Order: sequence, then C-alpha cells, then structure tokens
Amino acid sequence: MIAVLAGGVGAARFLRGLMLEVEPQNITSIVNTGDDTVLHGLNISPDLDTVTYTLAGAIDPERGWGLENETWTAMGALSRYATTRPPQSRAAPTWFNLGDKDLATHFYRTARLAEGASLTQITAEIAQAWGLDLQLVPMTNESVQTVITLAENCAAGSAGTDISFQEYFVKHHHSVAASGVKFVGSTEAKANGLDILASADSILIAPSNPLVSIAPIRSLAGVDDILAKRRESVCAISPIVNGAALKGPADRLMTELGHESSVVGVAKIYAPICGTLIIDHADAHLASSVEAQGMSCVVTDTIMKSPQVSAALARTALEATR
Ligand code: FO1
Repeated sequence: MIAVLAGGVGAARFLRGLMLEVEPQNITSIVNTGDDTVLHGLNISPDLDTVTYTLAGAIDPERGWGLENETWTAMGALSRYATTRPPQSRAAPTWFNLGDKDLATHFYRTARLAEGASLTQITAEIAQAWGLDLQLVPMTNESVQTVITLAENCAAGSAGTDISFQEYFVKHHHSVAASGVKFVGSTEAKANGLDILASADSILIAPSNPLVSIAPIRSLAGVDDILAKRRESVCAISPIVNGAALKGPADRLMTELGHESSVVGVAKIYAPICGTLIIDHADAHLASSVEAQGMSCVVTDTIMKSPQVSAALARTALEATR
C-alpha cells in the first residue's frame, strides 16, 4: 500500500501520475480538509473535490478546480440578492464560485452528512460515483478549520484578525499579509488513516503547500509521531521551485511566517518526519544544503506538465523510499 498526504491541485496532478505506476487499489490518499467551508448551507470540501475531479478526468484544466464545461447559472441568479441583503447578512455570497454541476457534489455531501454518514463514508461514495478505484480519506471526520491571522490592517480586516482559509485564498486572492496560521479544532479531532500510515510500504508527501495543506494533516494527534518513526519510508516533493510556488501562496506564506522560501526552507519543515526531499533541476545547486538538514535529496523534473512527467516523478519518489 502506498499512502499519499495530499492538498489540492499539486497533489491531484501527482496522484494522476502515481496511478499510472501503481494499481489504484493499492493507493490511499489522506486529504486535507482544513480548507473545508460551509456556504449557502452546503458542506464544501475543495481539496477532496479537486483530487476527485482531477483523477476522474473531469477537472477544468485552466482553473485547476471545479468541473470542465461548467455553467454558472445558479451563481448568476444569486447576485440578484446582493442588493436586498441587509448589510450585516452573509447570505448569498458570490465571491466563492460554485458551478451548476459542481453544486450536485455539495448537495450530495450535505444531505449525507445530515443523514448521519461520516465524511469518510461520503468521500468513498463520491469517489465511487466518479469511477475512482483508489481510496480517498479525509484527514478527519471532525471539523478542523485552517485560519489565517492578518499581519496588518487591510481590506480583509484589522491586524490580528483571524479569517477563514477560503476568505484568505479566494475572497482576498491570497494577497493579504499573514502573521500566523492556526488549525482550529485539531487538538480535539481524531485523525483518519493512522493505521494506513503505520503499515504503508511508502508514504509520499505530495507537492502541496507545507504550511496550509500538509500542516493541517500533521497537526492531528499521532500523524507526526508515526511519520517520524517511519522517516526513511517517507518522501516529499518540494512545491517550491526556484524560490517560488507554481500555484498558490506557498512562497509568500513561507516568507511571511519566518521560513526561507526555497527547497531548503521546505527541507527544514519536513526534516523531522521525512527521509528524502525531491527537488527540481532548477534547484540542483541547493541539494547539498537540503542534505545538510539530514535528508537525502533527489534532483529530477518536478513540474508536472503532463501525466507522463507526473508518473516519472511518482516513480522517483517510490524508488527513494525503497
Ligand atoms: N478557487 C478560487 O480561486 N476561486 C473560486 O471561486 C473557487 C471556488 C471553488 C469551488 C469549489 C471547489 O471545490 C474549489 C474552489 N476553488 C476556488 C479552489 C479552492 O478553494 C482552493 O484551490 C483550495 O482551497 C486550495 O487548495
């Protein structure tokens, strides 16, 4: 069994390659749910859906989230209420775009949660409905909310205010300065998949944001303990290439939160729990600095331009853990 710790877009592309190398039945991905949100009364799990839609070949390739050939009639109709909504109301938000077809997934998840099903069970049902054979596991069935603390007064609020991850990422286009990240509820929440992490042949950390995609999973009791004990079976792929994130705010957040925005910064975050870091050719000159953190370092192509590049990357990661 291969276990993969996953966030959104980068993880989805990596898993697509891994599925070309390993029978999907032998893959379990533990997916971040710290980004989950409730809007319009609907339970939305963006990272789970990004992984599901990508592996089903149904993702919008330009956006990297949501479904291809999507229509936006419901969102358009919502804007009618923007003028009549009282100033203090948060009803009918239109800053988070839910496509007409995508809505069906959120309707289903919300209705099943209301029936008492667990997020693990519902995620398996959604994956089955999309024809997936790998096991997708939400990091927990309980509420853990990634929250960003604002560093300075800005459009999102005053310095020190906490805002939800989706407000930070989507509403404010991850362009406001952060002074901290918290995972509210993680102390009480029970991690899913600890047994899988304990017994997996290899544990791969996808090229996802270490601070807001992988850190929420690591914040759950037991996860880091198992990874640290199995460090030589753990391999991470750096989401930072040449000092920058390929997508999203990883580079900016790393700098703002006191880390170096480089593969060495990534190595420092993962060194306690991970034996090997894979970095891109663009960072080959930093391989010895990564090794100075007590990790092995493998240099290869990490920019997943095609499923074939993703597959080669997955092969390299698997070899590193053998
Ligand atoms: N990302 C955006 O940048 N804008 C959106 O309006 C947006 C809507 C959305 C709806 C459903 C979904 O599953 C994902 C969505 N995302 C959107 C992506 C998502 O919020 C982020 O990429 C992740 O949370 C970060 O991993």
